[in-house]
Amino acid sequence: QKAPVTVTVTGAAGQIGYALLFRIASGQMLGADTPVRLRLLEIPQGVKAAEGTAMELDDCAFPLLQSIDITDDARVGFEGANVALLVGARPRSAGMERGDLLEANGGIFKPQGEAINAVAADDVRVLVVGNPANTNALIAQQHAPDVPAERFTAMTRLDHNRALSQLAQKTGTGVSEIQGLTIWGNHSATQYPDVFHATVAGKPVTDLVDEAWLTSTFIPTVAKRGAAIIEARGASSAASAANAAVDHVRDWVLGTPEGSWTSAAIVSDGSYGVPEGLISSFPVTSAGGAWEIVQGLEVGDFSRERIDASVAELSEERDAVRELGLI
Ligand code: NAX
Repeated sequence: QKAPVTVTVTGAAGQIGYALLFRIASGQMLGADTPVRLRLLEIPQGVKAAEGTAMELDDCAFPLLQSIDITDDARVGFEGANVALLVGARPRSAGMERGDLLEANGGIFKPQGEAINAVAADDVRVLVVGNPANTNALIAQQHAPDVPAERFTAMTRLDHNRALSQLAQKTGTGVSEIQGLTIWGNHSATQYPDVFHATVAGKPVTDLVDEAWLTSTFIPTVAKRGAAIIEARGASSAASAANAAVDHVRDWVLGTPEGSWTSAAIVSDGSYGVPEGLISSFPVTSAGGAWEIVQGLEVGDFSRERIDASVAELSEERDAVRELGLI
């Protein structure tokens, strides 16, 4: 067995937390040879429900689960964290403007970034799930100056998986036949699912689908899938979001399979014209515990326009949180 890994989950009492913790504790995220120590961070009102979830985790008798600590204090919650999953966030309530939303979340992600900076393990890897995920990740990252910036990421893996599934259904294949799909930009309605480098069973996707399907069906279906789930289920995506978080961290820590890439929002190094420092989704591979942006992909006009629009939204969000003094 390997050394135990400390995993902090915020928003542990929420619906994603409930779908996520059992997967982590069972070994599906870090591997069947890696013991896990869970630290659950909630707000005071969420602590009792988190204790209930911890009772159920106990009752699973997971051989890999070494301990569970529950707290409403970020300095305790992130103590020694090797992996931090920032799921808890402030949702948009009726009548809330975007500025109010960014400000409310700044109140969460600034102190959490500071706490990660102060008490997390040196190798801490952070995945922000709570929305607006990219900008929340940016806020946390900016308040953790001692942590390498590339350790802060935001989740677009659910969008990636949604795109895989839509494309598999359209082409009558399995998701494992599809390679080379990318989500670019923000985890929001402006995200751009790009199939121009994708293949299905080795055939270019562009030979199999037409542009009308891309613009009128595929792109909007992927971008609006969250709303469609709420409409159908009466609640937002939870198990699929938890699954995507497991996929993201597993690939980050254990590496992406040879010859394939996935999507993750990581700190831009200026690649593909995305301003340096923004946390934007890219085509990425992972090796040795570090993400790398897939380089050299040709970006045509169709893609350029859409990547630029989503990246512009990220720049606006960054400017807005700057004006609010959050970064
Ligand atoms: P829930 O409302 O069920 O749970 C959120 C939990 O976070 C609650 O238990 C709450 O008490 C806790 N919380 C709030 N502030 C906290 C803080 N400062 N510290 C610790 N815990 C805190 O939401 P859920 O459905 O679990 O969704 C969580 C977040 O994921 C939301 O922001 C949601 O928008 C976002 N999502 C992101 C996705 C992505 O692909 N990036 C997809 C799924 C999901 O919509």
